[in-house]
Amino acid sequence: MDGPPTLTHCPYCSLQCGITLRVAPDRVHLAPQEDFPTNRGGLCSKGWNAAELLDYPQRLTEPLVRDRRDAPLRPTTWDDALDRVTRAVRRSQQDYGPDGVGCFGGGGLTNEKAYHLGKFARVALGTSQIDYNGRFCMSSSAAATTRAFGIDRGLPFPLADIAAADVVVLVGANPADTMPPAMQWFDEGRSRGATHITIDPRRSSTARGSKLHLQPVPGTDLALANGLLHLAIRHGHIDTDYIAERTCGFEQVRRVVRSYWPDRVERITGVPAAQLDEAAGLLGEASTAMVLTARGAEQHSNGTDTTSAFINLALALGLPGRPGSGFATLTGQGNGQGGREHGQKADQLPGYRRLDDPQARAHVAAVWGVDPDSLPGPGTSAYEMLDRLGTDGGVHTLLVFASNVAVSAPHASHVAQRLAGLDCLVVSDFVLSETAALADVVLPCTQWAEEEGTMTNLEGRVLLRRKALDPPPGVSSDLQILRALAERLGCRVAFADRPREVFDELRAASAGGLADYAGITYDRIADEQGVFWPCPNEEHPGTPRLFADRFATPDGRARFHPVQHRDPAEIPDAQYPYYLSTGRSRSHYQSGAQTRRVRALVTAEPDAYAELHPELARRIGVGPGDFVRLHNRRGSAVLRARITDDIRSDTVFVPFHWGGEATANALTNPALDPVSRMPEFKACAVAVSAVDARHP
Ligand SMILES: Nc1nc2c(c(=O)[nH]1)N[C@H]1C(S)=C(S)[C@@H](COP(=O)(O)OP(=O)(O)OC[C@H]3O[C@@H](n4cnc5c(=O)[nH]c(N)nc54)[C@H](O)[C@@H]3O)O[C@H]1N2
Ligand SMILES: Nc1nc2c(c(=O)[nH]1)N[C@H]1C(S)=C(S)[C@@H](COP(=O)(O)OP(=O)(O)OC[C@H]3O[C@@H](n4cnc5c(=O)[nH]c(N)nc54)[C@H](O)[C@@H]3O)O[C@H]1N2
Ligand code: SF4
Ligand SMILES: [Mo]
Repeated sequence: MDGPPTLTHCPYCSLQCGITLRVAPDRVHLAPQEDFPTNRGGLCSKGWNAAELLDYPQRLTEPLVRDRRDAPLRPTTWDDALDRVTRAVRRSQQDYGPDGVGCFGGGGLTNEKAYHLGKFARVALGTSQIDYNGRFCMSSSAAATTRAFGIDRGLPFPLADIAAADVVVLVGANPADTMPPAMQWFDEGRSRGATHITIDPRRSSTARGSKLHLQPVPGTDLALANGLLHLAIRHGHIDTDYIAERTCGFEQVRRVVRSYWPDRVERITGVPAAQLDEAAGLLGEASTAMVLTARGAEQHSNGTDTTSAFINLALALGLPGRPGSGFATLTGQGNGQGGREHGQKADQLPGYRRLDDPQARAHVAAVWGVDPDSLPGPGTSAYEMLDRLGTDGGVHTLLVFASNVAVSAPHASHVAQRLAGLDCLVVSDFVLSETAALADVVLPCTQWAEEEGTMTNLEGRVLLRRKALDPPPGVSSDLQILRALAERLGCRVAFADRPREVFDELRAASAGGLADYAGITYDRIADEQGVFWPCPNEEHPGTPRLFADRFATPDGRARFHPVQHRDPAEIPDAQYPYYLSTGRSRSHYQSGAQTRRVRALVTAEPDAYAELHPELARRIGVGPGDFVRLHNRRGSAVLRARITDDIRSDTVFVPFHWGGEATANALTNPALDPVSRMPEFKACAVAVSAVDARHP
């Protein structure tokens, strides 16, 4: 007999579509919530099929260990598995000091888990070595918005506001594939007559629905933004009152963009000057406009500066803080927003506090009941931590929660080598991901529908993940795992494992911080369809819109930041003549650890592929569906050719959802942005050749 429906959210992306789950004896029935404000009854195919993994036959239900590096994984008891982790931690601490142990988290973790992972690292392990996959995701925008606005909230307004903008510019963002239900807000705008401009080296699904598509060379968006600002100034489209009253630093930016003439920008970006002019005109003359960026703008060694260039443009036009206008970044993972607020980032304490700020340390140490001086300082960023695993000064025992770095980190062969050099790799997951398959200890954890917790969506709206069914026997939640390990390690600080209790502690730890959750409760979230942070007390309504009167800087003004174009760290040459860019397809999610195990999604998109322009395909003698080999200085990958004139003829695009021979990250360049430490996933150089069909 059917049980009552549970209101919860899709486990995948940052849209966190509202769904209902009804548990029947034979299966779990999933349907969209018709009235949830982000998806209003919509779901993408990943969401529709999200319940399938709950009873996936190869679901992990017992801890796994291996007795030697070359021995296979075998099942064991929880006691044995946790004892092994404890012994490995102690040994690495003895041999290498506290920083010999590290944690790697994920933006899919609930706020409670992300908060506890940060506390576990600093208090139970005493290590500075903790970072997470969000470093690969939105860190460039986080850095740029923090330096401009004093705060990093992906959308500083509700998603629905997008419908009110007359012009929307999407920079390296493909929500038509990456957040399909969000398109209803874009469509609503378009049906009112709004104009959309997409900037993408591919004619993506989103570009296809836009009035104007600018198709730059990968990694040249900064020059494009400076060129648009140059034209806005030339044509008198800038908002001088707004600039005078609400910002500082414009003069330096004006000086820098003076040399970004349209023909120079055309030479750098490949975008015809006439198109640049058209885009600048549409944007400058609009009465309401939004500039939205995503990973295509950010995942570059100049991603922070590129985001700053688009913020400069938005500020000069007077957009941020005005109704129906603004600058925003589309966050990616389910809890990509909350996951970067509560302390799993190397330099951070809960509430978006800084680990190097004495007041922040004192506040959080008081909540945790420890001496502020006992807290370690800032650690190293995600790729830098992976790069040093098993080496002098690096981590020797690594605990991974909610990331499949063997597939999703750049320069995959190097990362695999480093993982193999660890004394002990511990992975908590519910499937045997490529990373879990390399581990010495695998801890089977609960899935989204089997647990409670909060998730903060792309709008900064804190949501409730509700429990719909019991986990299979033998499975623990990440919170239970952290508690058990802290106890075994003799940590005197308590680690609650009930999400509500952890959330109450998080509220206290975040109180007074930028991301203040003090006034948010599970009951309020349930009653109000989510609560927007900051929300400093229970009487406070929450903050759907930021920046109406002031920015979160000390003087309330936003900051311009002058930035100059520079090339990607690696550009095509005679040996590796094409750009490679990477990203997503509609049916798969991230490293594919989950979606490659869902039948309907595998049927929809069975194979890894590379998008090539017909000219390039002809040059190398490849037809549709043939296999191609991509190779460069770091590695190679074999993929099925998808021939399409939607892509620039100098660029190849590969989704990163597959492992093995088809790992896009075998090729990507781990050049890091100097500010955000984000790797350059979206531009490197490759050679492309046909694979002999008889000897693939
Ligand atoms: N189906 C699906 N949806 C997802 C995810 C998924 O894995 N699958 N992941 C979620 C997560 S974590 C994230 S971060 C978001 C990401 O969401 P998006 O940022 O929308 O996704 P991407 O495909 O990584 O990149 C967007 C676009 O950038 C373009 N691009 C590549 N290089 C450049 C460049 O140099 N300049 C410009 N302007 N554009 C460039 C690509 O062609 C691509 O169309 O999606 C979320 N939603
Ligand atoms: N080439 C290239 N590489 C990229 C990108 C790109 O555009 N191009 N994008 C980057 C971006 S934006 C991102 S966000 C990363 C994402 O890449 P990953 O960090 O690898 O993300 P997922 O594939 O979602 O891996 C999450 C893993 O954790 C497990 N999991 C899910 N929920 C939980 C939980 O609550 N607890 C635990 N313990 N495990 C859980 C899942 O089963 C899965 O194995 O990839 C980055 N890598
Ligand atoms: S758009 Fe994102 S949250 Fe919504 S159903 Fe798809 S994956 Fe889930
Ligand atoms: Mo992401």
